[in-house]
Amino acid sequence: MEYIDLRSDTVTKPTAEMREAMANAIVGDDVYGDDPTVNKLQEMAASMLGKEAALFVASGTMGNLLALLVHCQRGDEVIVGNKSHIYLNEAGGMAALGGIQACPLENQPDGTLALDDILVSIRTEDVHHPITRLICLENTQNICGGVPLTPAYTRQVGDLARKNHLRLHVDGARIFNSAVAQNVSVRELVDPADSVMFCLSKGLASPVGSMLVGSKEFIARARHLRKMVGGGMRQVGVLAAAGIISLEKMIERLDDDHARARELANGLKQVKGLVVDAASPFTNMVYLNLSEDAKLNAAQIIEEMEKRGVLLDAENMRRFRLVTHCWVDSAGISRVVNAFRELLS
Ligand code: TLP
Repeated sequence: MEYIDLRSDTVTKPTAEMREAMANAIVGDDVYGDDPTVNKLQEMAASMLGKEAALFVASGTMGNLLALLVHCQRGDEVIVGNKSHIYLNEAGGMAALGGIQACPLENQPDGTLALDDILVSIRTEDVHHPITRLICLENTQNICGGVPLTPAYTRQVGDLARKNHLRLHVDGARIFNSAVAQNVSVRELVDPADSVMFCLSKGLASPVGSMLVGSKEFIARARHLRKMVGGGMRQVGVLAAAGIISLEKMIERLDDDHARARELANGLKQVKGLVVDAASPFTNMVYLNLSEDAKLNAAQIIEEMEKRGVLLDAENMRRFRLVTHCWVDSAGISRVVNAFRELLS
């Protein structure tokens, strides 16, 4: 059976063009800096984001970890959202591997951290206190609905950071979804950030890989730390070749994923037993709850939908996140809506 997989956009398989580019990639030993395909991808990423340099890393988690390790010393504190991937879903890497302490602030429903909350959480100089070193934003903010943060808000946080001698890192796993949804350039969106991580392996459909971007000095340090955590890869141009296609061919079409998400939300709003979040979707994620009178719980729905060829992931027993991507078309969306209707009516 051909499954419609809405668990995440991480499930995207490489396109035919990517597979061909991977097979034909010119490669070298990237630890020596000798892989021309990796070098090309890094130059492209840096120039698209308007930063000096970029580094190809194995995953978004690795990219975020390296950024934290470069910006912070052991015992330093990082201001992060309490619903951020860095805080919730990176296996405590900052604490375990960096000795870095999180200062979690409440993510507002629009994905932002309130500027006043940030200001009051910056530590004063005191022998008792850790040193606040970094602010992290997530754009799009996944758990708040895949909501994009605006250039204006990011600028405000950047200004606040600079005034207080802090650095700003953006977890931009889905930064291109954010830029496309707001019709702004990605450069403008990340201009206030000292460093940005973005993923090739999500909506951009590469099989593996993320990019870390920042100043030359920052990336040189990150390259050293990447080696330390075992991420110095060798003929990795075979993967970078797919990443180049992601940047050349897969960005503009993210609008289609957002349109599919709107179709999905509109369809599911008509299904009894489901309550789609009022503002959902902002980009490629539809968040919804089961209503009080729904006949099945999330685990039962996942099992039944799988029998109908639809793969789902639940946030908890009553809440789902459905993610659209390039392997889901309008016909697939209709199949999903019909399957839900059949199951819950
Ligand atoms: N997110 C995955 C899961 O880990 C939850 C998903 O399905 O959404 N930042 C953000 C905002 C992310 O959503 C993710 C992955 C990452 C970082 C980490 O990327 P990877 O999986 O490449 O380590």
